[in-house]
Amino acid sequence: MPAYGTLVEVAGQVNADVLAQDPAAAQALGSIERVTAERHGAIRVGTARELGQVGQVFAALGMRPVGFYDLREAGQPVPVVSTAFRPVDDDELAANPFRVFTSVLATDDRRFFDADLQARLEERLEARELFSPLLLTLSARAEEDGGLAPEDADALVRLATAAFALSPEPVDAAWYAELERVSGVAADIGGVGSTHVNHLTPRVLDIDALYARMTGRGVAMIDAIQGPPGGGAPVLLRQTSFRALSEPRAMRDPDGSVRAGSLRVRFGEVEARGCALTPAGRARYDAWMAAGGTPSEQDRLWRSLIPDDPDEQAAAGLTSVRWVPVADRPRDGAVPAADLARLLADGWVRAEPVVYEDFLPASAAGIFASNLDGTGERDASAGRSHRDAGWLADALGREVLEPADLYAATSAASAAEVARVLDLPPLEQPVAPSAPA
Ligand code: OOG
Ligand code: NI
Repeated sequence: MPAYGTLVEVAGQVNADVLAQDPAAAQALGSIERVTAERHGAIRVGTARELGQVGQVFAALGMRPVGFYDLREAGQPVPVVSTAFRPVDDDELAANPFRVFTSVLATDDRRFFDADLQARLEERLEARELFSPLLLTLSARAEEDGGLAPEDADALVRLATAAFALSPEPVDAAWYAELERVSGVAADIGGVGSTHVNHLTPRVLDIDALYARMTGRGVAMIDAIQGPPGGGAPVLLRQTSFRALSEPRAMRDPDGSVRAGSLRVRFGEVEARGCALTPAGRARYDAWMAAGGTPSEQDRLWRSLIPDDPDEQAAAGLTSVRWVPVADRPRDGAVPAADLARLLADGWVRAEPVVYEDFLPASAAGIFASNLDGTGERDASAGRSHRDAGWLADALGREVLEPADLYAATSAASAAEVARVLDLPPLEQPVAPSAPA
């Protein structure tokens, strides 16, 4: 991927600097080993059938679909809906911090595709094969048996890697251009015969420093860092990217001749992860996103909604944390209160942040949009086609997990452990109103 080496090198330097300053603080949201290894990629497919096959391949690797993102509803609409495949258990996330943001084209959405274009697009998508029968068979067996014999595992990795690589096949130039008039994303998905990993994102501990250093190295980044502002204890996800650079790609013209051309389809992105928010905290983030305003107004509003201090965030019920009993707290005859915020204030427990492992729809749409030359033609008056988490689960033939449920389960289990250790009745999580008092 263009400039990927520079990005990984600069991310490594930034992480080393942050670690040297304060090793404990730097690793509050994951060990430096996890953060250094951590990546997310993204792929795009055309149909429910293809999405189901992707689900099978990732299931072989213990990666489950989490979340439903409708990017057609974003400020910069893109004709896809998405999920993310990732490990779910804490120990698996620590061992394999790898995710793939996966989007599927909404070919029946009339705002983007008229009936004639939809029919021609779907015919091409139905005729192509992204994943070989052998890859799908091996994947199903790996999922069922919890593993494969070494030579089969090697074959699975080889076939899967090839299936996600950028193809050297010549592109039908006229068809690609026709789709591109509707949407660059539609062309990227339906204008070629295969899918490909379009970016691979390292994780960084200080994204503002990374942005400045990449700019200093002459890489033109997008205008802004997506997500919440920096400053306080990090929450959710902050991301930034640089535009796809053009890469050589053979083009087939209508007369059948093949010529050298180029496409810009692979780009660079980097992310900083913070603490997951509770539903009340997330409602505040969404309200903040909707509010707009100048940068300083936005900053002021943010600080009024989400306090900078991590313990204040947790005690207010805004962040999802793991409650951990403080082992060496002297009892001094004191009796711990059956209330998590009080236990935190009185030093009976610590609140460890739970890493936000998912994505943000508006940020994702912004990342998509930053790599498109134009927004494409859209008929805003036409009807949208139906898509929701249930549609996604049907297409996958698998349960789609809800991020908020996973974070809530982690917090609840830790609270139960606190109650057990301190010999207290069941403890409720602090609950915040969705707007500040
Ligand atoms: C995916 C863009 C979204 C993210 O990190 O939010 C994304 C794509 O361009 O296919 O990767
Ligand atoms: Ni990404």
